[in-house]
Amino acid sequence: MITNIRIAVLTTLLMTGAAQAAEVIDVYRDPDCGCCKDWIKYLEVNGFSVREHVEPNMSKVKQRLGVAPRLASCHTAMIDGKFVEGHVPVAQILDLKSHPDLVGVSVPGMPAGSPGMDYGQTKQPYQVIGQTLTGTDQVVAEYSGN
Ligand SMILES: [Cu+2]
Repeated sequence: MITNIRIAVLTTLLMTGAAQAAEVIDVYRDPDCGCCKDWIKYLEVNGFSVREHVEPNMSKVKQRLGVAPRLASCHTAMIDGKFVEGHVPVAQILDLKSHPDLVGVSVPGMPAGSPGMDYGQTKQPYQVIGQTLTGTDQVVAEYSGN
């Protein structure tokens, strides 16, 4: 009897957790991009529901979605009308909700050690940069290297 109640409580907790974590995100990527697929896997492991779009011309996609060229990386994602450019960690994707002043967030380039770029031992320091409504940059997070 006690065991049954425990299982019921545990099941409810698990289902609640899954429902909260199921953020839907659209990811646009080039057909030949391997690290883009690794970033998608990272999102899925962290509970995101990914809608994948394979695009032959990513620079056109970035232009359409409003990514400033200086902030460009490989893939571009969209969540709640905001862009997520490159290998951005989950924390800053979720944190976009608390930044009404930002149109998107980016990890420019493809720094080694960022999510989906975690091959080998090398970790480069990198910044997560927000693009404001007025077009300026705002550093929202910094990660140190090794
Ligand atoms: Cu990449």
